[in-house]
Amino acid sequence: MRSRFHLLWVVAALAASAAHAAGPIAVYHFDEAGGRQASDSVGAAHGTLQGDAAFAPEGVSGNCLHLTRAGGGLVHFGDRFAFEQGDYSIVVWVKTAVPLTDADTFIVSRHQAGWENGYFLFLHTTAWYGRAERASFYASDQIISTSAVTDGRWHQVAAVYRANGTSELYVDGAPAQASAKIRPMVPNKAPFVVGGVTWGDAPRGSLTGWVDELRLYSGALTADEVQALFRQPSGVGGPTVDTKPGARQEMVITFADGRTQTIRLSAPAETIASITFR
Ligand SMILES: [Ca+2]
Repeated sequence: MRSRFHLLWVVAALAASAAHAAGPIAVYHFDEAGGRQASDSVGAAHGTLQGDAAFAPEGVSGNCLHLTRAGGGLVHFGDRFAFEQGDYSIVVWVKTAVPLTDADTFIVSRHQAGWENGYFLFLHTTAWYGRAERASFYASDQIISTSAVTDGRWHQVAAVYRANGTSELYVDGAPAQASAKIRPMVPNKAPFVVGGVTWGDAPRGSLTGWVDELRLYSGALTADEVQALFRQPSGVGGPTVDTKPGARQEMVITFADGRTQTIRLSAPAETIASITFR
């Protein structure tokens, strides 16, 4: 009965995720054992590690990224995720070095520093431009979290941008800590970068710490979905899905008597819209 209930919960969660327009367009688990490529497990929007960026153990789920500002660490994704029109969402986990001595840190960005354009998720270490120790989401306007994020622990930071509604910033699940009607996105030519921001024509490393489980969506996530990803950082499938790269296309069903059945999926688990029994 317990297994049956668990399976029903998974199906209900997947059905709930299919009930609205937000779908993942890229998911990065950063679970690689090594190398210089950060693999997208949904599409083929892979990133390239630069500077001292490297895969490291003890992420919030599996491995993660480690980078330093002094070492120029960042991940470069090229001309992707412009989000010039419509709603979008970005969910990422971050853990900073302690004490964090670098002034002000970009977690992810598609932004050219110095003028109003693009978007970024930011950590404040000074009261300059925002509030010390808080996270913020910038997209023409800035909204700032109420809880601290630079304490050396893992934190989920989630931004939901609504082109014709209220945008939101979440830290560590629901409810949202900040919300506002944000002005329209201003297009730019900057690359999408993890752990840095673009100055002039080139991105520079900005973050000293760890980053894990980055997800980008083409629509607006609900508060319940942000909360579900806070509980299951590697995705809706949670404990029933192996998060190792290359192992995300097999679904293992466990029956009440202990027998298991493995089903090979034709696409990554993150792209499942619904499951139907016949
Ligand atoms: Ca991971």
